Amino acid sequence: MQFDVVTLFPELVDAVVRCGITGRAAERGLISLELWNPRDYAVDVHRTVDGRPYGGGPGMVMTGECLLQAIRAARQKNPGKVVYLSPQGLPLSQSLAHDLLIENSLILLCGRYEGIDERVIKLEVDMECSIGDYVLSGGELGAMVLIDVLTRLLPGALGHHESAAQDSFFDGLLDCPHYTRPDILEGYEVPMVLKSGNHAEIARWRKKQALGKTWRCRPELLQARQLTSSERVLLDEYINEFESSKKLY
Ligand code: 4FV
Repeated sequence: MQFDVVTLFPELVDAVVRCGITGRAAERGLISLELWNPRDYAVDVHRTVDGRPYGGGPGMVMTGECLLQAIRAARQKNPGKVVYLSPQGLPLSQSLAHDLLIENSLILLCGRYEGIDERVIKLEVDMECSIGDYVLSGGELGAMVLIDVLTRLLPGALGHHESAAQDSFFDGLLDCPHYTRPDILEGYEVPMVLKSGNHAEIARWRKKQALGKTWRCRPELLQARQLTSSERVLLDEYINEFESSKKLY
């Protein structure tokens, strides 16, 4: 998958392909990253890429000319959908990531300051995407999150011991708890079932914990998901144990 990122801070975004799973995917050629700095298209001696907002108000706005040139140069080299990272965008989710996976080339546009000139969005942006309802200093972290989420879904990106199937939200539920050595940590022992070697029981426990964790922490996800009859049984079991454990304290 090809990622072109239009950013005033290429050194920040470049970090995503220098470590971890995304770094390995880049080494393996599963992903490639090209960075385009709008400042390289600025013609004035100060290489200005921002301007005061028309209508007054705080802060600065990224000017259109340099951005349009950088976007069009990226499109010329690697045609692809232009995604602008902004709080006004579609909320990024695992399912939106799956939809974007069909694109084998994406141009990720990162704003800075108060944002970018609206005419750039009108002229060149195919979709806006938000990584969350908060305000960042720039779209770069959003672009890096998107690259990470998509890379994990690429065949071969995760080693055999890693699997996207284990990921939270893979099937609309939060993840189950995970344990590793030591067997006892500050008095807390690893649940016996996980040491039983009974894989059917282990899978049952993990699904039950995932359902329970989702019921406790993100109940709206359960509304959005049809539970199977066996999942209903597991969740009811969890809720009864949870309620009875509460009575103990
Ligand atoms: C953002 C978000 C975000 C807004 C103004 C950059 C900042 C500044 N991007 N999801 N939330 N962007 O806060 O993607 O230009």
